[in-house]
Amino acid sequence: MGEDAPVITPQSSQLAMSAEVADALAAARPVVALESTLLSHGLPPGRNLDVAVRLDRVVREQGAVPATIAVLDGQALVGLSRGQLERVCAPEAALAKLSARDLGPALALGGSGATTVAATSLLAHAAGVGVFATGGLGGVHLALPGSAGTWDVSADLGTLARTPVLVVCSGMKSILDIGATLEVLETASVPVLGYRTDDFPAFYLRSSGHPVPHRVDSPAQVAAVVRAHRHLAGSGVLLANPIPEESEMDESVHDRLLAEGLELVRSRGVRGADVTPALLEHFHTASGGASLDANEALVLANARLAARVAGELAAT
Ligand code: PSU
Ligand code: MN
Repeated sequence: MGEDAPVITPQSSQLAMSAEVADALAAARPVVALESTLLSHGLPPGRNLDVAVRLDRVVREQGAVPATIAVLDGQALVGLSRGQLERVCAPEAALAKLSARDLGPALALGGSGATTVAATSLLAHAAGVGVFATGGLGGVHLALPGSAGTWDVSADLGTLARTPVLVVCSGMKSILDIGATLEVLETASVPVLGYRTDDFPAFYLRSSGHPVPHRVDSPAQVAAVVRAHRHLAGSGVLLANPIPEESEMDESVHDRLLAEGLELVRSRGVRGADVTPALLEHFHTASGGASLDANEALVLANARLAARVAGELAAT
């Protein structure tokens, strides 16, 4: 497996699966990985635990087992207990945001943190979970006004290029350069599928103005693509599921919040991994919570779809 080998394996003492997840995997029943950064850094305390509980329920309703992933006290956990979920969601925990490169240090040094799409994908794959639901993918950041570009390209993209997981998301936020992100995914040979859409979605909005390379219309079609791709390549697959129509944000409100948020980040000199949480917080406070409702609706829809696809993959 060379450089693509997972950091840790299910046999490692640094990875602990819940008994429920381990049993489901052993019996080849469907499992859906869920990330923890969207809870700890993407949603405010209080709301985040509600969403975590609803995500868990939605996955179970479709007959799959949810496996939320985080690192606590130097151990990668795949499938969190209620108490562990509460810890991830607690404001006083102030968990670190762990991307792929932070996993080794966190595991070796006894650290704790919430895992991004990149880190969650690596750990899901290490545990043998092939389907993962989230809200938004990281991507290529827009050059902030007055800057020549930041080289801020999420490790989510490089990890997806090397890790055979299906990531179900609602595209990425328009706080990113969506066109550039799609180009990077093409270079990385990651198939990008639009679920019942020809337009690549932009998180709060159903369309980013960029076409999707391939449209799929059923969980069975998604599963067929994943299987065919896995025979050929070790990269991941991205399934873009637009936010449900009734939850889409008003476009003019969205555009105003985005302009304000980018200006705020620029004027405060926010950098690197702190940019996304700072912009999200602006959206949530300045929209009076409307962006939170949208965020919750799309994540739940993605978890539901991921569970259905996991069911199709397990059935064949
Ligand atoms: N996009 C969102 N909400 C989030 C994130 C992205 O709408 O919470 C999180 C995800 O965990 C994603 C990470 O993997 O941010 C990307 O961060 P960065 O750009 O620092 O790689
Ligand atoms: Mn970044």
